[in-house]
Amino acid sequence: MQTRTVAGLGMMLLAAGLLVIWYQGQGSPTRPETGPVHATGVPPQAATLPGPADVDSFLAAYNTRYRELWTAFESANWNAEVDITGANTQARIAAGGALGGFVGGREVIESLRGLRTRTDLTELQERQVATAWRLSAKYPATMPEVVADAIATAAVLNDSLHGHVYRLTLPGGPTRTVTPNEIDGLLAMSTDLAERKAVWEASKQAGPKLKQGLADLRGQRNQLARHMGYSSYFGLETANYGLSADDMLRLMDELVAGIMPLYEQLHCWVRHELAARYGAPVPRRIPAHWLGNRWAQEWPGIVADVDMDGLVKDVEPAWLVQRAEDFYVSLGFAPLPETFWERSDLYQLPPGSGRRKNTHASAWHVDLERDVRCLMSVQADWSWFLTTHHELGHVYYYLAYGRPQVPPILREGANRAFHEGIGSLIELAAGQPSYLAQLGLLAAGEAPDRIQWLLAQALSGPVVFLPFACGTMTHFEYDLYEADLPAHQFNARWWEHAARFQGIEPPSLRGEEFCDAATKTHIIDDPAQYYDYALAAVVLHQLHRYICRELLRQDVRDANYYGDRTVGMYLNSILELGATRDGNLVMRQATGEDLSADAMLEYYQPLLEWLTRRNAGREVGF
Ligand code: X8Z
Ligand code: ZN
Repeated sequence: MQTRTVAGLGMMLLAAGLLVIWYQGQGSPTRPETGPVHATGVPPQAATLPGPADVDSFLAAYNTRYRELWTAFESANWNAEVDITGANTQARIAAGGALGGFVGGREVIESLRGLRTRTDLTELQERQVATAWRLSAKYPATMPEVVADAIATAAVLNDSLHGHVYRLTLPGGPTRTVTPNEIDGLLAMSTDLAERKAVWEASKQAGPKLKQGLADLRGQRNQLARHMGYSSYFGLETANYGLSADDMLRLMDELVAGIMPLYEQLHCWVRHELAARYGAPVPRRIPAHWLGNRWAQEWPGIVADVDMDGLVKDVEPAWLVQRAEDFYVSLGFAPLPETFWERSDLYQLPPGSGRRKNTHASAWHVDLERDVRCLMSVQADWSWFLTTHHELGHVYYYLAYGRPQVPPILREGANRAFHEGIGSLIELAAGQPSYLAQLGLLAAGEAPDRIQWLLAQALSGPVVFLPFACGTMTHFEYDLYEADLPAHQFNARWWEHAARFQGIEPPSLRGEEFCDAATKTHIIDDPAQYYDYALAAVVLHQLHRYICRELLRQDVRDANYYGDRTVGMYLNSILELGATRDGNLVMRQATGEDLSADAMLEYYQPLLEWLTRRNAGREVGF
């Protein structure tokens, strides 16, 4: 392992040499992990492959079989996510069993074991062997019962979380069912603290029923990972970046340390603003129900002069998805395949619908070629405006590398952070004032105050997000897996991290009868990978700075990518590679730099100065 340090406005970020990333996890980066398992716990016999002596024949047959089984598995997963029923869950488990039985089968493992010792492989062959090996290590035929238990537990928890019917009782009102979108809407709008508390508490309802399952699943995942020689399941996932669990934690701590001077200023300014709004004393830590997001991972709706939801409140939800596609098309990407529109599930279910679906946004690459889909619950608000651009980033990534030159096993991002970063880069681009003015969402001549705009971006972007992603989420999952955190400490530990990293506290004591961490989608279905999003924020700011400086020659804080084919070609040159190249090299070739938080911190630098002046005389810190 090689360590490099890159200076970034006073922070040192453990960087590129460590980031040899191969996304090899089961499942796409954007949809919940369910993973393969056979219903009976016994993987089916793998189809016979050619021996490894002829490497190309072996890999060709492996890739063909892999793609067939993947497609069946993803189709079953899709059905299980858009229509949560017991039968669909069983079908997903069975399809997973077939795929897992193949990739983790003895025959495949033996062949790969031999190929790993060969020194005459080409780089492309080596990368396929390495990826297939890591995939096999996740579903070893030597522990079929534990694999089966882990995946069945995950599938059941997934359904239990996403199929949960939320019930809300506002003070003095009747009890009614509410959707996650309605919960978010109430948290965005209400100025009544008693009402906000009721809504926030309702949003945590699913936690208790998930707690025991999460403890079981942690045990199963750790058992598998440790059997394969990893320190824990957390260590198995961070190994995708060539990092140990402790390395990843250090990297996250360095990122948080870099953003903390700005975060503390923002936190101070926000608690004064909100205390005035709610007519309450200024708290040291911000009560979680004061904020417009269930996990305080973003704090929308605070800047009085910048009403982001207001910009899109009168449009049709379909218009948001069309704008997102149009943005990519303007850069030179092809319109989405017809099947995207036919097969995706894009909008909220109508009231009274008997169907239950996962309402968290995801993007799918069902056949590893052109069958791409999104699962969303789009409505006309700012968050969905951004999310549509984010999800289509995944979809355009899929389409770019879904080509014959990229073997199916390598149809992944340059690394997981790249996959998350591309759509988020386009989110950033679509949120730039000059593009919004071009769309007619910002009236001509009503240019927003630049600092107020930057403030709104910081509140819905990485400044607020990093303490959650690197701090609360990553530290909780590290404790959960690496330190075997006992179940009777889950809730206390979650809130300890929220207090330490985010300066947030619950509205009232949350005992161990709750399991608030488990209400966050990724804890259940995208485990031990949340740091991907933090790294994506770093990656996207590096790409954005390069695009603005070298291609557009525009201001990083007010650039308009729309219609620029050079930007599209530049992005496509990254996307079309899939995972055929080392992620660090891709970054270096794309930007001339190693991974560094410098560009992100530079973007927000003017805000730090403004906030410091505003907070003069106030006690900063929590
Ligand atoms: O889960 C997502 C995307 C799908 S990959 C909507 N995100 C994280 C979250 O919602 O917690 C995007 C930002 C962070
Ligand atoms: Zn994503």
